[in-house]
Amino acid sequence: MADSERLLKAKIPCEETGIEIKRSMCDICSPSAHCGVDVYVKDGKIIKLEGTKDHPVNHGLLCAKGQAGRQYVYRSDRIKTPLRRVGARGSGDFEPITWEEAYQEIGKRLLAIKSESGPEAVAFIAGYEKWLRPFLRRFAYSFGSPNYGTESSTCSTAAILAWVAATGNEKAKPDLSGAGVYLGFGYSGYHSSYLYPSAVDAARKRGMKLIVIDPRRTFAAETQSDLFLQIRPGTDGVLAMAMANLLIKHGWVDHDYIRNHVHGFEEYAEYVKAFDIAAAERITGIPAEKIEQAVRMIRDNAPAAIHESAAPILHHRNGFQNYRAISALSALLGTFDRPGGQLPAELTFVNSVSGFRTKEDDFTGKRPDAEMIGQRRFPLWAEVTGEMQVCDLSRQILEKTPYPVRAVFALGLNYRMVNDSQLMKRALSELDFFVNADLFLTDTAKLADIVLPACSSFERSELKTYPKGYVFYTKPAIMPLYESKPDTEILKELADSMVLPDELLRAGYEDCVRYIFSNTVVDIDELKDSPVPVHYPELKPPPPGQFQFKTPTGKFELHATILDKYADAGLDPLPTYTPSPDGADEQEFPMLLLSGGGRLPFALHSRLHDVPWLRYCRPAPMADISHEDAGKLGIQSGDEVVISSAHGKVRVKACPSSRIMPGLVHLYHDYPDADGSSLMGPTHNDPYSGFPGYNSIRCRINKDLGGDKK
Ligand SMILES: Nc1nc2c(c(=O)[nH]1)N[C@H]1C(S)=C(S)[C@@H](COP(=O)(O)OP(=O)(O)OC[C@H]3O[C@@H](n4cnc5c(=O)[nH]c(N)nc54)[C@H](O)[C@@H]3O)O[C@H]1N2
Ligand SMILES: Nc1nc2c(c(=O)[nH]1)N[C@H]1C(S)=C(S)[C@@H](COP(=O)(O)OP(=O)(O)OC[C@H]3O[C@@H](n4cnc5c(=O)[nH]c(N)nc54)[C@H](O)[C@@H]3O)O[C@H]1N2
Ligand SMILES: [Mo]
Repeated sequence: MADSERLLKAKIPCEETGIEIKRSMCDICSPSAHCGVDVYVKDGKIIKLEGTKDHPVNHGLLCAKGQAGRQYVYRSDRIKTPLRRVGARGSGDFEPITWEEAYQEIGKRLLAIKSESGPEAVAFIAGYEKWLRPFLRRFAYSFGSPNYGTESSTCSTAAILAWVAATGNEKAKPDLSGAGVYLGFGYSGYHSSYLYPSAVDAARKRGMKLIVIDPRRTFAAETQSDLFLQIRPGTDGVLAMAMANLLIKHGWVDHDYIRNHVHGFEEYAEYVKAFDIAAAERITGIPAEKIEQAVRMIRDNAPAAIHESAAPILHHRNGFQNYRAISALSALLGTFDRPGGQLPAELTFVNSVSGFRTKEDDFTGKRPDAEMIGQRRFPLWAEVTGEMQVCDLSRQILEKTPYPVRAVFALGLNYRMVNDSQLMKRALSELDFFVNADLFLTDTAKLADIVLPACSSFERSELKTYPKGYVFYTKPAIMPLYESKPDTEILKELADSMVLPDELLRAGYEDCVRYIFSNTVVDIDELKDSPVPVHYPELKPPPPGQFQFKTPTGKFELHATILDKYADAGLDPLPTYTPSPDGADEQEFPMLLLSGGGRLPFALHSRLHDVPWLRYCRPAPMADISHEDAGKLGIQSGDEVVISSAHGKVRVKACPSSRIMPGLVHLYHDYPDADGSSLMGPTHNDPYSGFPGYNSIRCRINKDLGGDKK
């Protein structure tokens, strides 16, 4: 083999091979990660990806999902041009049109609906992508609609609601650097956030104890925990209240802190008396002595920090209240705003918590004064977020109350994201006009009237903030594939075409971010010149101990004043416990389904199921069940089984496992052929947050004998 061929085969970047390394970012998973990536490019094509060594977040690492980024970008179902639907909704029959035609048609239809039915008849929705959100929100408000909503109607924001109820502030982060014990409610970082376990390990090396609380015996439970509490899903509030009860009974709480900074202590102390360890054992499944052991571990290893869960604790019909009961421990132990406890934080930019504030809220502007979708059903959600609750969209489209919603303009919407996904599919199909922008021609895109091709993070420029004062402005590593465009450019050009009265939005992405960061030391020109994130050491949060509670009482509210006015809506100011599963018959549906809770390291919602390297790791949708249940039901590994709920059924393969608690089934979500979200009814939501109860669905599982034999 000639030298040049060998160099090419080894993908060596040099003049001879014509291979260049471009610096970019993987945006496949949550905004807390978004690892730096070295993109090897030859002739305008990505030929290899590697983690960037001098990136402050991943330091050269890249997970399985990121490694498969090349196959993601080049998926064969990438949308090549704007499309207009010519066949029935869902048929996938489209004709290619030009961008100009697409903008003209979208503008005409949206403005017509606005003049006939009011601007609120158009809803603007973002899926999992975060980077485009302030721009879409501003677009919605410039158009005149209050109905801006996102995937965060199902993720993470219920925790914001809980922290606002308790402290008036939107976030609080565990301080791993000083914690003596870490309460890992739903902590399973190896699969959902691969960089986090090493931070936990570093803390463990200096003596921090780890309690893992999970229905599944995860790798983290097995290899990192000092104590593992295997809990029934959706009962974490009870465990937290039993802990509170014991701490109070033994006087192991911080009385000074409570006196000075906590509101509602007496009332809460009275309430948690009902949750002694025997009651807690009955409800949570955790042996009483283990709960006592955990409480002694908390006493002996102060301060305690609490794992911040965006999903599994919140994905229950009682998720908000369970989350509050867990965070109440930081008030009782006096660890809120103290080193080694929970440190108040705020959102910096596009859902990243980076320790400083930008003008993002100011940029997105004032919401038009009209009722939002979901506001009546989920009033707390509406008050705190100022966003529509996407989980109420299908109901409102179909029932037309309190007013009709006739059009949806979406960037990356996936109808399987919400409970009762089939209802969402039906509702989107009944719209007068539906636009969806995506990289891929998904089942949701197939329902749209106009489909727009968006591009990936490797094909665009994007500003990103990280913790500890790092700010990154990426450059495209390759040109956008086919005719695709960055979402923000789509919004700018559509705003131009519609002559939206919004000069800044129409000035484009860069001018907008210059405005958003104009209150900070961030120098956009410096960022644009740098291939890696720039460090601004002055961008850091205030030290612990300075926080002023923004609640009406000026304290950490165990009795949340914000909830007092919602008593008629059945919302309780104390973090009270109600069971999460729906009312389905327990005899008929004796098991509980976790639909998604417990991420797979090689899947991310809907977007990676069609990526060959990743799909190869688990080719078929699988139901993990315990060996005990498998034995009882005569099910063996690889058998076809049916999971049924009161609302539907899916066929999958069985995967008996020693990791899962008897009585539970685990199925990862978003498989078109086995959609866990279709197993929940239209009201399987938390009344406080609107979040679907993905992880407490009553079900049964049967061997598939051709029909669904009981
Ligand atoms: N590989 C991968 N990574 C991801 C994602 C992905 O899809 N794939 N999704 C990203 C997103 S959007 C999110 S929100 C995060 C979520 O990330 P995490 O918050 O870590 O959530 P999960 O991994 O779903 O669940 C963590 C653990 O909680 C357990 N669990 C489930 N229900 C309960 C419960 O009721 N109580 C307790 N104590 N534990 C419970 C599960 O068994 C699991 O082991 O992950 C992000 N990272
Ligand atoms: N059953 C069940 N359902 C769940 C969950 C669960 O645990 N179980 N988890 C919930 C949680 S925590 C979350 S965060 C949500 C995830 O919510 P989803 O929004 O469903 O997440 P994805 O499927 O990753 O992304 C949605 C779409 O965005 C497209 N996309 C990717 N990048 C871009 C881009 O740059 N621009 C545009 N326009 N589109 C893009 C993808 O191709 C995909 O079709 O799902 C929720 N739904
Ligand atoms: Mo999420």
